[in-house]
Amino acid sequence: MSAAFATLVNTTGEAVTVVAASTPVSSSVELHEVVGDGGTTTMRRKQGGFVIPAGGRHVLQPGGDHIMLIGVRTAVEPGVEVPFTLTLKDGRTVSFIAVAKDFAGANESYASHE
Ligand SMILES: [Cu+2]
Repeated sequence: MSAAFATLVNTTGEAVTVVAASTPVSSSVELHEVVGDGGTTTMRRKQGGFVIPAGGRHVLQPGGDHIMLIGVRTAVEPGVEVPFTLTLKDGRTVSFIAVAKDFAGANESYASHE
């Protein structure tokens, strides 16, 4: 399992919603959020997707919203460029390239999924 982080920037005058993501390196990709407080956090599917306000941005980062890769098919070595495609609510797609990094992880648990 792995996760992807990015800053989503919306340069349009209307809110944009990301409803799905995909990458060739993983059989299953989900949009996740991290919930909870104190010492216990858990992650779950983000209902409604990631909303990027008009002219604004939405940050995907450890401990917050992220793109979850479940069922990574091959070892992804640091430095490898991994293509992602985001599907928007209106059906359009947006692609970007992420560079793989070693990541020890924050405090959230990546172990359990519904
Ligand atoms: Cu997750």
